[in-house]
Amino acid sequence: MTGNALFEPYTLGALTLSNRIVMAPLTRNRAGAGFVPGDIAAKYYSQRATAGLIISEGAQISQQGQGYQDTPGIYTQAQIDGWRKVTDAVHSKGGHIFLQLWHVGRVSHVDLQPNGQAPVAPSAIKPETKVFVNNSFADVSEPRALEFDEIPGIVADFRRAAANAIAAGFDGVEVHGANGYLLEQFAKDGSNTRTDAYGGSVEHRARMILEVTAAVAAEVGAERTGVRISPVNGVTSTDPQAQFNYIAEKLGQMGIAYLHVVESATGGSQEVVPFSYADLRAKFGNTYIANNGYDVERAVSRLTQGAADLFSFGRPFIANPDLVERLKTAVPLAEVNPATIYGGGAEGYTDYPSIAAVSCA
Ligand code: 8OZ
Repeated sequence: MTGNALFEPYTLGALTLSNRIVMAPLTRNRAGAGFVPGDIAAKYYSQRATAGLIISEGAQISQQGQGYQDTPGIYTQAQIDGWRKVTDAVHSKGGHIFLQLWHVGRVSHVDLQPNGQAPVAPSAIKPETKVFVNNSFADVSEPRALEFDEIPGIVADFRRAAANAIAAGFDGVEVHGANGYLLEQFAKDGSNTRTDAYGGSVEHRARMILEVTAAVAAEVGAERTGVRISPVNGVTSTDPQAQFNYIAEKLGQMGIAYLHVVESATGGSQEVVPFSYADLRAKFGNTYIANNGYDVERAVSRLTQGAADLFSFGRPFIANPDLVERLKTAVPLAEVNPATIYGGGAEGYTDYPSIAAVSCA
């Protein structure tokens, strides 16, 4: 596999990525008190710095934006200081890292919300899903619909969080518009029954993600702004192609750095749901990051076809800190221990060895 374009540099805005392999955002629930990423997070990310680009785990933009215990935030000075150790550690190894900006919307629990309030959503529709809170899985709490005049405050929270990310030394930010969280809840009609300017038509349901992205791009620069979407994952939608073609086209017009697409359903077959990612890519027109169950053969084949520019890998990066080297040299991948993905300490986080360590043992 050596010598193919997957392992050659790629220009993303002002950055030169050393290869086309991206570490996808991965929630690991190991933040410390005050939802501050600890020294252990700096070690974890720096171990993975040979990725062309790292996208951090989701960081909530506010307390209201949190849906799981021990996820890190990006809204306090202590959190900025914690993340600074992460970015310094990654940069000192020659890597690049974006922060993922996250608001969970209705996927939360009153015990995580300010003053035990209801989680917020476009509409008061409770999803059939669970969150990890109080050290176990619990049904999400009944959400309440956001008032029209609350929406600018959330856009402002995203904008401030983006500024905080740059203050913490990140190379850019990714707006989390995927996997059933707030911005996707607005975009899809399975979770949005509003009758104001934020609900109804394709254009109205796109308004929230577009306003948030425009605010973030105005704050940190379009070339340092990416967006992640999952047209057929997360919330159900009756018109995903029309909805996300429209969003992709508008995001393309903003000149943002990349569109990061969860293709098909997470963990599911790539073929089940009909959707044209080629259309989406054409509408967007800039760097397209493909995600979901890729292996090196599929990535090479899609790259050769011109179907994507970069490829993100999630779970394989958990147990393979040197994933790029392993893919390049066709070394078998280590398996993830599912018991240590979410929460805990160093075990299953920073103790997966690189090949060099394995071969010296
Ligand atoms: C797994 C567990 C908790 C959160 C996502 C942020 O799916 C997540 C997530 C994944 O985007």
